[in-house]
Amino acid sequence: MTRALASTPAADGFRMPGEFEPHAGCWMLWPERPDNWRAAARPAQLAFAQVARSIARFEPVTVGVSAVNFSSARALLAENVRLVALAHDDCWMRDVGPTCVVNDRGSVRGVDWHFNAWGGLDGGLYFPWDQDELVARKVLQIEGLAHYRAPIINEGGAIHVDGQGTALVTEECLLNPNRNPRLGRRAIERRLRDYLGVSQVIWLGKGVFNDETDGHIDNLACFVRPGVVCLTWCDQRRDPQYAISLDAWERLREARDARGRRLEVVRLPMPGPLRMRLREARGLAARAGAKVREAGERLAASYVNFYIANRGVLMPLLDPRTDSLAARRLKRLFPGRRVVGVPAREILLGGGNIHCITQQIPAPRAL
Ligand code: KQY
Repeated sequence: MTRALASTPAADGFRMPGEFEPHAGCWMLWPERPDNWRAAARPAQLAFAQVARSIARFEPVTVGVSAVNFSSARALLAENVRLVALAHDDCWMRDVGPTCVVNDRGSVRGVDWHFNAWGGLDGGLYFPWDQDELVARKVLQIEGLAHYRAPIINEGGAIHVDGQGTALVTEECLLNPNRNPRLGRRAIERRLRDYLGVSQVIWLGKGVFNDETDGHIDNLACFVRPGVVCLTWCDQRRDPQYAISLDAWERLREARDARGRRLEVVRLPMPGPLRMRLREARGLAARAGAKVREAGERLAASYVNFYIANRGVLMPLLDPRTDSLAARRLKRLFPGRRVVGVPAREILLGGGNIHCITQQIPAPRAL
């Protein structure tokens, strides 16, 4: 492995670009573990393959797979999707992959966060996670990008940025004692400033109800472009999501971004509520050291968990009662991009969605 750079992205003039800025490509991992993916992960693999194929219409896609599953993954993935052997514990590339930063001179570098499977031995989702911990550095090495090792436990799904100095995060996740018990709010903000190149951090409260990541921002709200945020919304006052979304709405309406602008906040309807079905739970092979999933559990379903590709947006299809309304809103929000829906219940059953299983590599700015 190459040695991490000794400075920080901010000190070197780098910043994390918004997801809506141009990409060089997208990375994913292959779902394999039978304790998280029902029916030996086959239905999830079909869904991941469809996500990969759809993104590949807009930008190059690489998927990392365990050596033992290389041939079966190759058979399911489209030919224009690059497949590389890459050991991993589960397949959440957003969280275990690198967060890339760019400068104005056309360079791209990667940030490698410390990862503890969303909480380590205090509510984390599986043990061990040593292979996941190596994924970001391996991706950066394959891409030929230098890396920083950030002194903080963090996940890519726990941060969104506008590329102009503003980060969006939740207290539920970043202040959770199971991530960085020795770091308070200000110390965490300092790390985000240093490693994302931001100057303003907007804190929302809780993430989507029952989100096992401890409330990742990428399931609740994201930047559509600088100054515009979309937020998962629930109209049912008796639903636990109602108060969470209302609180986020109020904080966003009060906030100013790094350039002093007020934010426009657009609501995306919440699907469901959706729950795990008996036959879905029965298809899992429970194993010690991994989260047990049960029939009837509320799923943290959200249309905000979409991926912005070059000229495209990949949105999860989750509920026929709300899919078309969400798609119409996204089309209005992204006029220059094609909105493509992918059936995503099988991804949701594993605890995340399309944004969580993807990680963009930004395109270097033209010199
Ligand atoms: O929200 C994400 N970025 C990842 C979801 C991970 C769920 C683990 N089962």
